[in-house]
Amino acid sequence: MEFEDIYENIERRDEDVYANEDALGPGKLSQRQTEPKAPNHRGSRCFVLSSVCLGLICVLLVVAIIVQQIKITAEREIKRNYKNIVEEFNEKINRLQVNYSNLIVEKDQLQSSFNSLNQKNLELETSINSLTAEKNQLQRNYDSLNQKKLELESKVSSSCDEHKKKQVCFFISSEEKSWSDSRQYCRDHGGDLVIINTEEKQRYISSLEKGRVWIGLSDIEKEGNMKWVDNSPLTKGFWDTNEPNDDQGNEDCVEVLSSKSSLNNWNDFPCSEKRKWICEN
Ligand SMILES: [Ca+2]
Ligand SMILES: [Ca+2]
Repeated sequence: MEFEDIYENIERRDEDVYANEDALGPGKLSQRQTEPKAPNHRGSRCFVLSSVCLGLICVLLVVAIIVQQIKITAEREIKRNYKNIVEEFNEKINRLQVNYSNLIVEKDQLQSSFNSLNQKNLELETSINSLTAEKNQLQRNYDSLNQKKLELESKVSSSCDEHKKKQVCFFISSEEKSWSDSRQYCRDHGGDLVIINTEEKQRYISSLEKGRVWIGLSDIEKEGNMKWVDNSPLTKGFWDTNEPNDDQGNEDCVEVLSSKSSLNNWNDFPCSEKRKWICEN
């Protein structure tokens, strides 16, 4: 439609030109009639067509250039994005590599610490075993020394004295038993509970022990009839004040209260009570 309009405009303009020439007069008419009309009209059309085609080509070129430019821009953008992604990926890879290296170092350190602790554990176990063996040995030594101590105490507690040109030994126990068990101990060791039949001996026995000890005197067989373990009767007693009192009718064995006056320290007491004792050999 546009090309047709253009041709019509051109033809119309040519007609206007001719009309103007007609208006100029016959001189001018002879000149127009002498010029060839058809070739000029075709050349103008070719020129217009060429111009239009050239314009179209230019437009197409511009469009092609724009499309190419857009394509290049898009490719650059894609490349830039790709480059950024690759750089970011590489950066993450590097960080992971660093973290992995750090973890390897930490793992080696932990392994080293574990080995060290394991070694210390073994050393401690060895020390514990050694100390346990040493403790057991010390316990055995202690038991042995304690046994020796008891034996030495027994020897120390034994005291011998010249009595009527006869050496008499006294044993003072470190443990406590009933009167009957105490007497049995003395008899098992070749003696008996001590018999005190002189003031001198009373003083001596009182000086040996400051506690409460059984002596070989009782009225077990007959209440009120005090007799020594050798069945000899009591001739002289060294009783505490108000003793013997046979308290509650249950006091038949005699103890020495060494903390009291050396000549007034006997007391009758229940035979089942436990006291230290003095043997005489
Ligand atoms: Ca009595
Ligand atoms: Ca009494």
